[in-house]
Amino acid sequence: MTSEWQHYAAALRASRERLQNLRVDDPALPVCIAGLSRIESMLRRPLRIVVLGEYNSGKSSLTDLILGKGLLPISVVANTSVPVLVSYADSAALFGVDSNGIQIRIDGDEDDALTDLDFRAVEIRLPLPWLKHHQLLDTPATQTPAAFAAEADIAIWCTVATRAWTESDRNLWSTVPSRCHRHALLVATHKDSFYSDDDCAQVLRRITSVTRGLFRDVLLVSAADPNAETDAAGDTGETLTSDAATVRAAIETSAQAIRERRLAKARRVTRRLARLALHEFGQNAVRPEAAAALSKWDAVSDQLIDDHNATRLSLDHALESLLHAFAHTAEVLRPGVIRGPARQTPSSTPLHAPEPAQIATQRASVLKSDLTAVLRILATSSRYESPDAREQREAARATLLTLADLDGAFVDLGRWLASHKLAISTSRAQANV
Ligand SMILES: Nc1nc2c(ncn2[C@@H]2O[C@H](COP(=O)(O)OP(=O)(O)O)[C@@H](O)[C@H]2O)c(=O)[nH]1
Ligand SMILES: [Mg+2]
Repeated sequence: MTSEWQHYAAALRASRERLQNLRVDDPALPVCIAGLSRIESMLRRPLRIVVLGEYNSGKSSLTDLILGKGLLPISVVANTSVPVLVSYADSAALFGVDSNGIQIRIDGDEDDALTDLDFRAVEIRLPLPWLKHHQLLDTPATQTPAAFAAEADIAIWCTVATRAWTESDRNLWSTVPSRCHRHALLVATHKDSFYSDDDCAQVLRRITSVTRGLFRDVLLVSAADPNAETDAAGDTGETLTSDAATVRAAIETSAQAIRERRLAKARRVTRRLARLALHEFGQNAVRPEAAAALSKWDAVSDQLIDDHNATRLSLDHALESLLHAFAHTAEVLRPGVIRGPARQTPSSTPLHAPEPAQIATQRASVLKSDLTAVLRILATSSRYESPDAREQREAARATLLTLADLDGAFVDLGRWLASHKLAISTSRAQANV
């Protein structure tokens, strides 16, 4: 199943590749392409899950449980005093990271044994599908968990259920900034120490109540149950117990919230990036006779914004004047673009006009930037370009326009203008601008 963020990331890639393949020599494009690529990798970056807790609280066992029992090379992770990062690769590999941050492969016959060298961290790569979108960091017991939590998308605190949430658990977790709490999980291990489901339920209730507000969810699991029947590993080598499925599901709930936030951010940044690119795009290709109209618009709109900022002009008035000036300029640059052909203005069409306040929530200067981008589009379709160059330029512009998501804004704008019966006559516009 492909989720929304994956669709969006794919769309961003397609737009970026389209822009890269166009033969348009404009400095605005490389900047936009680089930005799109950054946004895409932000979206695709695997979520980092950091497993924290005191010595022997079950961190390494839980890491192994989440991955699928037995996949973690226990000889490597048992009692390591360094963090172990588990991430995806097409084939399994093991690296030590030295004090200079250099990765040294340590799983070949010829390679140095782990203990021979002083490593700062260990990295394990495994070909597990789950790891394509997640990374796990198993940490050594530390007095400064906040340093690891800072790198976490989702922090998991491990505690032994039979003596869960000790004072030292509480003290250590209190050093972790509260912004990490929102997606964090508390996992109590050693569920197999309890005899009945009732005991388990009671313990879980107690831990949940004493840690209220500190974690998104609290789970009770057997991270390493010596008495459990060991299921035969499947072809993938992945054996998920029901406890593992529970932990993965809890991770997924946090992950979804994080993905949604990332997606909203990606959309916001993309829109801004594309709008900026539209501004810069075709700076050199403005038709000579349009340049005067554009600079007039710049002066008038700057003045309106200054007046508004100096509180000489209410936001409503500033926006209304801005829209008037925009409409006039647009009509000069391409007659009919705002008014439309006469037959397209039927008074019978029911217009769902947004309240002006809705537009007013956008700050005047943001609106000005967007409007300027559109005016520049109207001003740059040069008649002197070769048909091929024009086609390429139009394709680039169309891609940027889609990314900038201006369409919605202009549908609203059109309705707003119509609802205010702003009669704009071409002759008046030309007289004024
Ligand atoms: N019975 C049982 N033993 C566990 C459980 N979780 C961890 N252990 C054992 O507790 C010891 C410490 O676990 P480990 O994962 O190495 O803790 P860490 O120091 O936090 O990484 C090991 O001997 C594990 O086998 C559990 O849920 N049930
Ligand atoms: Mg450990």
